[in-house]
Amino acid sequence: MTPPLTIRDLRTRAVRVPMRRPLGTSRGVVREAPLVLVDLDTDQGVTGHAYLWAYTDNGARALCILVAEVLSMVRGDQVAPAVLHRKVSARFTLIGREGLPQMALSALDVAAWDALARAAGLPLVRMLGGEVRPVPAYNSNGLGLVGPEAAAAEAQEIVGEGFRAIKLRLGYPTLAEDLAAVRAVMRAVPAGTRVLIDYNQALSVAEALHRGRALDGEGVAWIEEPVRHDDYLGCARVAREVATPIQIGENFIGTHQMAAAIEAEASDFVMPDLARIGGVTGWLRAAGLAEAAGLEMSSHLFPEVSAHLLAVTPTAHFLEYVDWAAPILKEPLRVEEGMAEIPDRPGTGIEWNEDAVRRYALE
Ligand code: SMN
Ligand code: MG
Repeated sequence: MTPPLTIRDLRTRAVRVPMRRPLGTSRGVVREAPLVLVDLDTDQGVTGHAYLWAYTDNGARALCILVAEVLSMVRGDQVAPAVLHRKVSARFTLIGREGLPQMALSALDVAAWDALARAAGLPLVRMLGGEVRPVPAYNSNGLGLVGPEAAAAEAQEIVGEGFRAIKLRLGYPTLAEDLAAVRAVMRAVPAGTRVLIDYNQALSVAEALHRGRALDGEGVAWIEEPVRHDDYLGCARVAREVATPIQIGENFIGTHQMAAAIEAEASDFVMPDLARIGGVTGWLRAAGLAEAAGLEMSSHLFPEVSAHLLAVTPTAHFLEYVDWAAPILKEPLRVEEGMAEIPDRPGTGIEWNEDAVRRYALE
């Protein structure tokens, strides 16, 4: 039997990576991706990798400090994700787990699972009881609030790259502008292309009801975060009264928030974020909640790890594909004909491109 792995170090590096297509949301535009790369070194010589999407440069710096804090809690411990999860959660309780502490915990968890899978010589999906297989993905790069003509042209380009599902950001000042953007994109893409829309919490409940009903005739596949993400009753009202499925979940911090949202019938679909739900360990628990409630579950960001996880998620729906980490990866995730290909290598398949990491280092 192989002896347990033990934690020697948890190293972080912050980078700022240029984005091929900027993220343009109703809450602001992001043109470069600030990421924190995390390496978990073990005394046995195996290293596990994870990365975090830090939203801002100082978010990245703050996450590096919090990951160092996590290391002080777990140095010398076994690489046992469920045990580490409980320990770090407990230790973060007094400062409050919501926000960056939960992301630091998730990075530890993902890197720990990666190390275990590498040590076992198995792709993460097989370590979790699944098989290496393609996973349906939608494009989430670009398609910001750029106006109907530019959005239609970009949608055409993206579909030309092989996607059959795309996400368009909405939340223009008026419903008429939202409708114009949706209609222009729908006209520009082949029939059968699924178009998802994301408001990033831009609307009041009354406005979401108004715009949601108007969008019901347009054939969009889901309406994401129409209102404040933690207004579960407001979300539920919109979900009840709008026929198009309502999608939320990227802001669930841990499975307890997700359970509360499900209890409130806040949405028709769920899409946890790996770093906010609690890493691989959090995701597996979330998948159980979604299955029990009969809710389709998609992912948010981190497609390289989420592809493995969706392949073992009973109600798996769509992988959100973003290429934002691709420039610093040795072998970026491949998507062919709208299907993401889980790499058949030990662990998650994440390896850093060290030249690129140096080039994009955040000072
Ligand atoms: C989103 C929000 C924040 C960062 C990246 C992406 C967006 C999405 O809401 O769902 O892709
Ligand atoms: Mg979103």
